[in-house]
Amino acid sequence: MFKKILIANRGEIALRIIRTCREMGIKTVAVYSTADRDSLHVRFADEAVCIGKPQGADSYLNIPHIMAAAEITNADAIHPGYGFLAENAGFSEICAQYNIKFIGPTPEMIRKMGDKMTAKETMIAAGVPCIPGSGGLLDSLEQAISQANEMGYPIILKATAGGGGKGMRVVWAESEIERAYNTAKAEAGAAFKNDGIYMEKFIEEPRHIEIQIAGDQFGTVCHLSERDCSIQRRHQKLVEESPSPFMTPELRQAMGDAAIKAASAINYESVGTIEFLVDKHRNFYFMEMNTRIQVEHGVTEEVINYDLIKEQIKIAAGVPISGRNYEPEMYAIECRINAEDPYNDFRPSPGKITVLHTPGGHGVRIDSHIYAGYTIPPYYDSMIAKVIAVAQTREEAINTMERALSEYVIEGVKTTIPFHLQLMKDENFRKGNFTTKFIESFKLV
Ligand code: MV4
Repeated sequence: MFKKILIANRGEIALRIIRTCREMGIKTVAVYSTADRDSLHVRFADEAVCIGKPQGADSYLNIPHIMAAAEITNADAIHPGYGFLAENAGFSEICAQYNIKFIGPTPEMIRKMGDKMTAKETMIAAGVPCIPGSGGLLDSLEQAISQANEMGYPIILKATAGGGGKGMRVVWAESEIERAYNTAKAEAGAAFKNDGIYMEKFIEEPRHIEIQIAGDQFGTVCHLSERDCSIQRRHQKLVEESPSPFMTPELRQAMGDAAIKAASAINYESVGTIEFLVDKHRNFYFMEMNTRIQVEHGVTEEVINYDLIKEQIKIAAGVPISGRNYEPEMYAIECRINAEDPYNDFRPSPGKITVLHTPGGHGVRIDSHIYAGYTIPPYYDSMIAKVIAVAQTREEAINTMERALSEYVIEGVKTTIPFHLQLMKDENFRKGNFTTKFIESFKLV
Protein backbone atom coordinates (compact mmCIF):
# COMPACT_ATOMS: atom_id res chain seq x y z
CA MET A 1 0.00 0.00 0.00
CA PHE A 2 1.04 3.61 -0.56
CA LYS A 3 2.78 5.42 2.31
CA LYS A 4 2.05 8.98 1.23
CA ILE A 5 -0.47 10.38 -1.27
CA LEU A 6 -0.27 13.88 -2.71
CA ILE A 7 -3.71 15.31 -3.48
CA ALA A 8 -3.58 17.46 -6.62
CA ASN A 9 -6.85 19.24 -5.90
CA ARG A 10 -8.68 21.56 -3.50
CA GLY A 11 -12.03 22.05 -1.81
CA GLU A 12 -14.37 19.29 -0.71
CA ILE A 13 -12.82 16.54 -2.86
CA ALA A 14 -9.36 17.16 -1.34
CA LEU A 15 -10.94 16.79 2.12
CA ARG A 16 -12.85 13.70 1.01
CA ILE A 17 -9.61 12.02 -0.12
CA ILE A 18 -7.73 13.06 3.06
CA ARG A 19 -10.49 11.46 5.18
CA THR A 20 -10.15 8.06 3.51
CA CYS A 21 -6.33 8.24 3.61
CA ARG A 22 -6.54 8.85 7.39
CA GLU A 23 -8.71 5.78 7.80
CA MET A 24 -6.28 3.73 5.71
CA GLY A 25 -3.20 4.94 7.63
CA ILE A 26 -1.79 6.73 4.57
CA LYS A 27 0.00 10.09 5.02
CA THR A 28 -1.26 13.00 2.91
CA VAL A 29 0.26 16.01 1.18
CA ALA A 30 -1.97 18.95 0.30
CA VAL A 31 -0.99 21.38 -2.45
CA TYR A 32 -2.52 24.84 -2.48
CA SER A 33 -2.54 28.12 -4.34
CA THR A 34 -1.95 31.44 -2.59
CA ALA A 35 -5.75 31.96 -2.66
CA ASP A 36 -6.22 28.74 -0.63
CA ARG A 37 -3.79 29.35 2.27
CA ASP A 38 -6.66 29.26 4.77
CA SER A 39 -8.43 26.24 3.25
CA LEU A 40 -9.33 23.18 5.31
CA HIS A 41 -7.50 20.74 3.01
CA VAL A 42 -4.27 22.55 3.92
CA ARG A 43 -5.00 22.18 7.64
CA PHE A 44 -6.24 18.58 7.54
CA ALA A 45 -3.36 17.13 5.48
CA ASP A 46 -0.16 15.93 7.17
CA GLU A 47 1.94 18.27 4.99
CA ALA A 48 1.13 21.14 2.65
CA VAL A 49 3.06 22.75 -0.21
CA CYS A 50 2.21 26.06 -1.89
CA ILE A 51 2.28 25.52 -5.67
CA GLY A 52 1.62 28.99 -7.03
CA LYS A 53 -0.66 31.86 -7.77
CA PRO A 54 -4.49 31.61 -7.66
CA GLN A 55 -5.25 31.01 -11.36
CA GLY A 56 -5.62 27.30 -12.10
CA ALA A 57 -2.93 27.40 -14.80
CA ASP A 58 -0.42 28.68 -12.21
CA SER A 59 -1.27 26.12 -9.50
CA TYR A 60 -3.71 23.17 -9.67
CA LEU A 61 -3.09 22.76 -13.42
CA ASN A 62 0.65 23.42 -13.24
CA ILE A 63 2.24 19.99 -13.74
CA PRO A 64 5.89 20.99 -13.03
CA HIS A 65 4.89 22.66 -9.74
CA ILE A 66 2.86 19.62 -8.65
CA MET A 67 5.62 17.14 -9.59
CA ALA A 68 8.14 19.24 -7.64
CA ALA A 69 5.85 19.15 -4.59
CA ALA A 70 5.55 15.34 -4.92
CA GLU A 71 9.34 14.95 -5.19
CA ILE A 72 10.26 17.11 -2.19
CA THR A 73 7.66 15.41 0.03
CA ASN A 74 8.50 11.89 -1.18
CA ALA A 75 4.91 11.07 -2.14
CA ASP A 76 4.55 7.64 -3.77
CA ALA A 77 1.16 8.36 -5.37
CA ILE A 78 -0.93 11.31 -6.62
CA HIS A 79 -4.72 11.49 -6.38
CA PRO A 80 -6.07 14.01 -8.93
CA GLY A 81 -9.66 14.22 -7.60
CA TYR A 82 -12.08 15.51 -10.28
CA GLY A 83 -11.64 18.44 -12.68
CA PHE A 84 -8.17 20.02 -13.01
CA LEU A 85 -5.73 17.23 -14.10
CA ALA A 86 -8.02 14.24 -13.43
CA GLU A 87 -8.51 13.40 -17.13
CA ASN A 88 -5.21 14.75 -18.43
CA ALA A 89 -3.45 11.84 -20.19
CA GLY A 90 -0.16 13.76 -20.26
CA PHE A 91 -0.23 14.15 -16.47
CA SER A 92 -0.92 10.42 -15.97
CA GLU A 93 2.05 9.76 -18.29
CA ILE A 94 4.43 12.11 -16.42
CA CYS A 95 3.48 10.50 -13.09
CA ALA A 96 4.46 7.11 -14.56
CA GLN A 97 7.80 8.55 -15.77
CA TYR A 98 8.51 9.86 -12.26
CA ASN A 99 7.59 6.48 -10.74
CA ILE A 100 4.72 8.07 -8.82
CA LYS A 101 1.46 6.13 -9.11
CA PHE A 102 -1.35 8.15 -10.71
CA ILE A 103 -4.50 7.07 -8.85
CA GLY A 104 -6.63 6.65 -11.94
CA PRO A 105 -6.43 5.02 -15.36
CA THR A 106 -3.42 4.80 -17.70
CA PRO A 107 -2.75 7.55 -20.31
CA GLU A 108 -4.00 5.21 -23.08
CA MET A 109 -7.36 4.68 -21.35
CA ILE A 110 -7.81 8.43 -20.78
CA ARG A 111 -6.94 9.20 -24.44
CA LYS A 112 -9.30 6.55 -25.85
CA MET A 113 -12.27 7.97 -23.93
CA GLY A 114 -11.26 11.64 -24.22
CA ASP A 115 -11.79 11.66 -27.98
CA LYS A 116 -15.55 11.09 -28.28
CA MET A 117 -15.59 9.68 -31.82
CA THR A 118 -12.80 7.21 -30.94
CA ALA A 119 -14.70 6.27 -27.77
CA LYS A 120 -17.89 5.70 -29.76
CA GLU A 121 -16.11 3.57 -32.39
CA THR A 122 -14.55 1.50 -29.58
CA MET A 123 -18.00 1.00 -28.04
CA ILE A 124 -19.64 0.03 -31.34
CA ALA A 125 -16.88 -2.55 -31.89
CA ALA A 126 -17.49 -3.88 -28.36
CA GLY A 127 -21.24 -4.24 -28.97
CA VAL A 128 -22.33 -1.46 -26.60
CA PRO A 129 -25.51 0.30 -27.85
CA CYS A 130 -24.67 3.72 -29.34
CA ILE A 131 -26.82 6.51 -30.79
CA PRO A 132 -27.30 6.06 -34.57
CA GLY A 133 -25.11 8.53 -36.42
CA SER A 134 -22.35 9.31 -38.87
CA GLY A 135 -19.67 6.67 -39.07
CA GLY A 136 -16.65 8.80 -38.25
CA LEU A 137 -15.96 12.52 -38.41
CA LEU A 138 -17.70 14.73 -40.97
CA ASP A 139 -15.49 15.78 -43.92
CA SER A 140 -17.69 18.49 -45.41
CA LEU A 141 -20.98 20.35 -45.21
CA GLU A 142 -22.22 18.39 -48.25
CA GLN A 143 -21.56 15.11 -46.44
CA ALA A 144 -23.36 16.44 -43.35
CA ILE A 145 -26.41 17.40 -45.44
CA SER A 146 -26.65 14.02 -47.17
CA GLN A 147 -26.18 12.08 -43.92
CA ALA A 148 -28.82 14.20 -42.15
CA ASN A 149 -31.29 13.59 -44.98
CA GLU A 150 -30.65 9.87 -44.77
CA MET A 151 -31.06 9.82 -40.97
CA GLY A 152 -33.94 12.31 -40.74
CA TYR A 153 -34.14 15.45 -38.61
CA PRO A 154 -33.64 16.40 -35.82
CA ILE A 155 -29.92 15.64 -35.64
CA ILE A 156 -27.15 16.84 -33.33
CA LEU A 157 -23.61 17.87 -34.23
CA LYS A 158 -20.98 17.13 -31.58
CA ALA A 159 -17.30 18.03 -31.20
CA THR A 160 -15.12 14.92 -30.91
CA ALA A 161 -12.87 16.76 -28.42
CA GLY A 162 -15.91 18.06 -26.53
CA GLY A 163 -18.10 16.49 -23.92
CA GLY A 164 -20.15 18.27 -21.35
CA GLY A 165 -22.05 20.13 -24.07
CA LYS A 166 -19.35 22.36 -25.63
CA GLY A 167 -19.35 22.60 -29.43
CA MET A 168 -22.79 20.98 -29.72
CA ARG A 169 -25.61 22.07 -32.08
CA VAL A 170 -29.10 20.62 -32.49
CA VAL A 171 -30.43 20.92 -36.06
CA TRP A 172 -34.18 20.65 -36.66
CA ALA A 173 -34.30 21.18 -40.45
CA GLU A 174 -32.03 21.35 -43.51
CA SER A 175 -32.40 25.14 -43.63
CA GLU A 176 -30.38 25.37 -40.36
CA ILE A 177 -27.60 22.90 -41.04
CA GLU A 178 -25.07 25.11 -42.84
CA ARG A 179 -24.99 27.66 -40.02
CA ALA A 180 -24.92 24.94 -37.32
CA TYR A 181 -22.12 23.03 -39.09
CA ASN A 182 -19.96 26.14 -39.42
CA THR A 183 -20.51 27.42 -35.87
CA ALA A 184 -20.02 23.99 -34.27
CA LYS A 185 -16.77 23.53 -36.18
CA ALA A 186 -15.49 27.02 -35.34
CA GLU A 187 -16.47 26.69 -31.68
CA ALA A 188 -14.78 23.28 -31.37
CA GLY A 189 -11.61 24.56 -33.09
CA ALA A 190 -11.40 27.58 -30.79
CA ALA A 191 -12.20 25.70 -27.57
CA PHE A 192 -10.22 22.47 -28.11
CA LYS A 193 -7.76 23.18 -30.95
CA ASN A 194 -9.54 20.26 -32.68
CA ASP A 195 -12.47 21.05 -34.99
CA GLY A 196 -13.51 17.45 -35.66
CA ILE A 197 -17.30 17.07 -35.49
CA TYR A 198 -19.69 14.14 -35.94
CA MET A 199 -23.43 13.66 -36.29
CA GLU A 200 -26.05 11.73 -34.34
CA LYS A 201 -29.81 11.36 -34.38
CA PHE A 202 -31.10 13.81 -31.73
CA ILE A 203 -32.81 12.01 -28.84
CA GLU A 204 -35.57 14.31 -27.58
CA GLU A 205 -36.13 14.68 -23.83
CA PRO A 206 -33.85 11.87 -22.69
CA ARG A 207 -32.85 10.97 -19.17
CA HIS A 208 -29.19 11.00 -18.16
CA ILE A 209 -28.48 7.78 -16.27
CA GLU A 210 -24.91 6.71 -15.54
CA ILE A 211 -23.46 3.45 -14.28
CA GLN A 212 -20.61 3.52 -11.76
CA ILE A 213 -18.02 0.83 -12.54
CA ALA A 214 -14.73 -0.38 -11.07
CA GLY A 215 -12.00 -2.36 -12.82
CA ASP A 216 -8.79 -3.74 -11.34
CA GLN A 217 -5.30 -4.41 -12.75
CA PHE A 218 -6.20 -8.07 -13.38
CA GLY A 219 -9.06 -7.50 -15.82
CA THR A 220 -11.97 -7.85 -13.39
CA VAL A 221 -14.73 -5.26 -13.93
CA CYS A 222 -17.93 -4.84 -11.91
CA HIS A 223 -20.77 -2.33 -11.81
CA LEU A 224 -21.90 -0.46 -8.72
CA SER A 225 -25.42 0.47 -9.88
CA GLU A 226 -26.72 3.70 -11.39
CA ARG A 227 -27.14 7.40 -10.67
CA ASP A 228 -29.84 9.52 -12.29
CA CYS A 229 -28.36 12.92 -13.20
CA SER A 230 -31.23 14.28 -15.27
CA ILE A 231 -31.62 17.45 -13.16
CA GLN A 232 -29.09 19.68 -14.92
CA ARG A 233 -28.84 23.31 -15.98
CA ARG A 234 -26.56 24.31 -18.86
CA HIS A 235 -24.77 20.95 -18.58
CA GLN A 236 -24.11 21.50 -14.88
CA LYS A 237 -25.59 18.80 -12.67
CA LEU A 238 -27.66 20.18 -9.80
CA VAL A 239 -29.17 17.03 -8.25
CA GLU A 240 -28.19 13.36 -8.52
CA GLU A 241 -29.98 10.35 -7.09
CA SER A 242 -29.86 6.59 -6.87
CA PRO A 243 -31.69 4.39 -7.63
CA SER A 244 -33.11 6.17 -10.69
CA PRO A 245 -36.91 6.59 -10.43
CA PHE A 246 -37.01 5.45 -14.08
CA MET A 247 -35.08 2.22 -13.45
CA THR A 248 -36.48 -1.31 -13.64
CA PRO A 249 -34.64 -4.51 -12.63
CA GLU A 250 -34.42 -5.52 -16.32
CA LEU A 251 -33.05 -2.13 -17.41
CA ARG A 252 -30.47 -2.15 -14.58
CA GLN A 253 -29.30 -5.60 -15.61
CA ALA A 254 -29.01 -4.55 -19.27
CA MET A 255 -27.29 -1.22 -18.55
CA GLY A 256 -24.98 -2.85 -15.98
CA ASP A 257 -23.98 -5.51 -18.54
CA ALA A 258 -23.38 -2.82 -21.20
CA ALA A 259 -21.28 -0.73 -18.77
CA ILE A 260 -19.12 -3.74 -17.88
CA LYS A 261 -18.71 -4.51 -21.60
CA ALA A 262 -17.71 -0.88 -22.22
CA ALA A 263 -15.07 -0.77 -19.45
CA SER A 264 -13.75 -4.24 -20.30
CA ALA A 265 -13.29 -3.19 -23.95
CA ILE A 266 -10.44 -0.88 -22.87
CA ASN A 267 -9.23 -3.08 -19.97
CA TYR A 268 -10.25 -0.23 -17.71
CA GLU A 269 -8.39 0.12 -14.41
CA SER A 270 -9.74 2.35 -11.58
CA VAL A 271 -13.24 3.58 -10.79
CA GLY A 272 -15.13 5.23 -13.65
CA THR A 273 -18.56 6.00 -15.02
CA ILE A 274 -20.37 5.07 -18.22
CA GLU A 275 -22.91 7.79 -19.10
CA PHE A 276 -26.02 6.77 -21.01
CA LEU A 277 -28.92 8.62 -22.57
CA VAL A 278 -32.19 6.78 -21.97
CA ASP A 279 -35.23 7.54 -24.18
CA LYS A 280 -38.89 7.33 -23.20
CA HIS A 281 -39.10 3.71 -24.43
CA ARG A 282 -36.18 2.82 -22.11
CA ASN A 283 -33.79 2.36 -25.02
CA PHE A 284 -30.35 3.30 -23.71
CA TYR A 285 -27.30 4.54 -25.58
CA PHE A 286 -23.65 5.02 -24.60
CA MET A 287 -22.84 8.73 -24.44
CA GLU A 288 -19.43 9.18 -22.77
CA MET A 289 -17.13 7.57 -20.25
CA ASN A 290 -15.77 9.57 -17.31
CA THR A 291 -12.34 8.23 -16.39
CA ARG A 292 -12.28 9.84 -12.93
CA ILE A 293 -14.00 9.84 -9.54
CA GLN A 294 -17.04 12.08 -9.97
CA VAL A 295 -18.55 14.84 -7.84
CA GLU A 296 -21.63 12.66 -7.23
CA HIS A 297 -19.78 9.49 -6.14
CA GLY A 298 -21.15 9.87 -2.60
CA VAL A 299 -24.66 8.99 -3.78
CA THR A 300 -23.44 5.55 -4.83
CA GLU A 301 -21.41 5.18 -1.62
CA GLU A 302 -24.57 5.67 0.43
CA VAL A 303 -26.85 3.30 -1.51
CA ILE A 304 -24.40 0.40 -1.63
CA ASN A 305 -22.44 1.20 1.58
CA TYR A 306 -19.04 1.28 -0.15
CA ASP A 307 -16.08 3.71 0.03
CA LEU A 308 -15.28 4.45 -3.63
CA ILE A 309 -12.13 6.46 -2.82
CA LYS A 310 -10.77 3.57 -0.75
CA GLU A 311 -11.53 1.19 -3.62
CA GLN A 312 -9.84 3.53 -6.10
CA ILE A 313 -6.69 3.71 -3.93
CA LYS A 314 -6.65 -0.08 -3.44
CA ILE A 315 -7.02 -0.69 -7.18
CA ALA A 316 -4.10 1.69 -7.90
CA ALA A 317 -1.99 -0.22 -5.33
CA GLY A 318 -2.70 -3.49 -7.18
CA VAL A 319 -5.31 -5.00 -4.87
CA PRO A 320 -7.86 -7.15 -6.77
CA ILE A 321 -11.59 -6.22 -6.54
CA SER A 322 -14.23 -8.79 -5.54
CA GLY A 323 -15.92 -8.63 -8.93
CA ARG A 324 -19.48 -8.72 -7.63
CA ASN A 325 -22.07 -6.29 -8.96
CA TYR A 326 -24.13 -4.15 -6.59
CA GLU A 327 -27.81 -3.17 -6.42
CA PRO A 328 -28.95 -0.11 -4.45
CA GLU A 329 -30.07 -1.06 -0.94
CA MET A 330 -30.99 2.47 0.15
CA TYR A 331 -32.32 5.58 -1.49
CA ALA A 332 -29.97 8.59 -1.72
CA ILE A 333 -30.33 12.03 -3.21
CA GLU A 334 -27.68 14.75 -3.48
CA CYS A 335 -28.11 18.52 -3.83
CA ARG A 336 -25.06 20.48 -4.96
CA ILE A 337 -24.90 23.74 -2.99
CA ASN A 338 -23.18 26.43 -5.06
CA ALA A 339 -22.20 29.97 -4.06
CA GLU A 340 -24.43 31.34 -6.84
CA ASP A 341 -27.54 33.51 -6.95
CA PRO A 342 -30.39 31.31 -8.21
CA TYR A 343 -32.59 34.42 -8.56
CA ASN A 344 -30.02 36.07 -10.84
CA ASP A 345 -29.21 33.51 -13.56
CA PHE A 346 -27.05 31.51 -11.11
CA ARG A 347 -24.40 34.22 -11.09
CA PRO A 348 -21.34 33.27 -8.96
CA SER A 349 -21.37 34.82 -5.49
CA PRO A 350 -17.88 34.52 -3.98
CA GLY A 351 -16.98 36.22 -0.69
CA LYS A 352 -16.81 35.69 3.06
CA ILE A 353 -19.14 33.30 4.89
CA THR A 354 -20.14 35.30 7.95
CA VAL A 355 -22.58 32.88 9.60
CA LEU A 356 -22.76 29.11 9.12
CA HIS A 357 -25.01 26.44 10.57
CA THR A 358 -24.64 23.00 9.01
CA PRO A 359 -27.48 20.45 9.04
CA GLY A 360 -27.09 17.03 10.63
CA GLY A 361 -29.19 14.26 12.09
CA HIS A 362 -30.33 10.87 10.83
CA GLY A 363 -29.79 10.23 7.14
CA VAL A 364 -27.83 13.40 6.37
CA ARG A 365 -24.28 13.50 4.95
CA ILE A 366 -22.53 16.81 4.22
CA ASP A 367 -19.33 16.91 2.15
CA SER A 368 -18.01 20.45 2.36
CA HIS A 369 -14.88 22.49 2.93
CA ILE A 370 -16.55 25.68 4.18
CA TYR A 371 -16.45 27.10 7.71
CA ALA A 372 -17.65 30.31 9.42
CA GLY A 373 -15.20 33.04 8.45
CA TYR A 374 -14.04 31.24 5.27
CA THR A 375 -13.70 33.37 2.14
CA ILE A 376 -14.81 31.64 -1.08
CA PRO A 377 -12.24 32.68 -3.72
CA PRO A 378 -13.53 33.78 -7.13
CA TYR A 379 -11.05 31.69 -9.15
CA TYR A 380 -12.53 28.20 -8.93
CA ASP A 381 -15.74 26.20 -9.18
CA SER A 382 -18.59 27.67 -7.12
CA MET A 383 -19.65 24.39 -5.45
CA ILE A 384 -19.29 24.81 -1.67
CA ALA A 385 -21.14 21.76 -0.31
CA LYS A 386 -22.94 18.56 -1.21
CA VAL A 387 -25.91 17.52 0.90
CA ILE A 388 -26.80 13.82 0.63
CA ALA A 389 -30.01 12.51 2.20
CA VAL A 390 -30.31 8.75 2.69
CA ALA A 391 -33.47 6.78 3.52
CA GLN A 392 -35.35 3.56 2.79
CA THR A 393 -37.60 5.14 0.13
CA ARG A 394 -37.36 8.01 -2.34
CA GLU A 395 -40.15 9.93 -0.63
CA GLU A 396 -38.43 9.70 2.76
CA ALA A 397 -35.08 10.73 1.25
CA ILE A 398 -36.71 13.82 -0.30
CA ASN A 399 -38.38 14.62 3.05
CA THR A 400 -35.02 14.27 4.82
CA MET A 401 -33.39 16.50 2.17
CA GLU A 402 -36.07 19.14 2.57
CA ARG A 403 -35.60 19.09 6.35
CA ALA A 404 -31.78 19.29 6.04
CA LEU A 405 -31.90 22.17 3.54
CA SER A 406 -34.26 24.08 5.79
CA GLU A 407 -31.70 23.81 8.64
CA TYR A 408 -28.79 25.06 6.51
CA VAL A 409 -27.80 28.65 7.32
CA ILE A 410 -25.13 30.25 5.11
CA GLU A 411 -24.82 34.02 5.36
CA GLY A 412 -22.53 36.44 3.54
CA VAL A 413 -22.91 34.84 0.09
CA LYS A 414 -25.87 33.80 -2.08
CA THR A 415 -26.41 30.05 -2.43
CA THR A 416 -28.54 27.62 -4.44
CA ILE A 417 -30.33 26.37 -1.30
CA PRO A 418 -33.63 28.21 -2.13
CA PHE A 419 -33.63 26.57 -5.57
CA HIS A 420 -33.20 23.08 -4.06
CA LEU A 421 -35.87 23.71 -1.41
CA GLN A 422 -38.41 24.58 -4.10
CA LEU A 423 -37.37 21.61 -6.23
CA MET A 424 -37.87 19.20 -3.30
CA LYS A 425 -41.49 20.45 -3.04
CA ASP A 426 -42.16 20.20 -6.79
CA GLU A 427 -44.92 17.74 -7.64
CA ASN A 428 -43.35 16.46 -10.86
CA PHE A 429 -39.95 16.07 -9.20
CA ARG A 430 -41.57 14.12 -6.35
CA LYS A 431 -43.27 11.85 -8.85
CA GLY A 432 -39.95 11.17 -10.61
CA ASN A 433 -41.49 12.75 -13.65
CA PHE A 434 -38.53 14.58 -15.25
CA THR A 435 -36.00 14.53 -18.10
CA THR A 436 -32.87 16.57 -18.91
CA LYS A 437 -35.23 19.36 -20.08
CA PHE A 438 -37.01 19.67 -16.71
CA ILE A 439 -35.01 22.63 -15.36
CA GLU A 440 -35.53 24.72 -18.53
CA SER A 441 -39.18 25.22 -17.58
CA PHE A 442 -38.66 25.28 -13.80
CA LYS A 443 -39.26 28.79 -12.45
CA LEU A 444 -37.91 29.83 -9.09
CA VAL A 445 -40.45 31.89 -7.11
C1 MV4 B 1 -27.29 14.19 -26.97
C2 MV4 B 1 -28.61 14.60 -26.68
C3 MV4 B 1 -29.61 14.12 -27.51
N1 MV4 B 1 -29.32 13.34 -28.56
N2 MV4 B 1 -27.06 13.39 -28.01
C4 MV4 B 1 -25.15 16.85 -23.61
C5 MV4 B 1 -23.74 16.79 -23.12
C6 MV4 B 1 -23.04 15.80 -23.96
N3 MV4 B 1 -22.40 14.87 -23.10
C7 MV4 B 1 -24.07 15.15 -24.79
N4 MV4 B 1 -25.33 15.79 -24.52
C8 MV4 B 1 -26.45 15.43 -25.18
N5 MV4 B 1 -26.26 14.59 -26.23
C9 MV4 B 1 -28.06 12.99 -28.79
N6 MV4 B 1 -27.79 12.22 -29.86
C10 MV4 B 1 -28.83 15.43 -25.60
C11 MV4 B 1 -27.75 15.87 -24.85
C12 MV4 B 1 -28.08 16.77 -23.76
C13 MV4 B 1 -27.98 16.37 -22.43
C14 MV4 B 1 -27.50 15.13 -22.06
C15 MV4 B 1 -27.37 14.76 -20.75
C16 MV4 B 1 -27.76 15.65 -19.76
C17 MV4 B 1 -28.23 16.89 -20.08
C18 MV4 B 1 -28.34 17.28 -21.41
C19 MV4 B 1 -28.82 18.54 -21.72
C20 MV4 B 1 -28.91 18.90 -23.05
C21 MV4 B 1 -28.53 18.02 -24.06
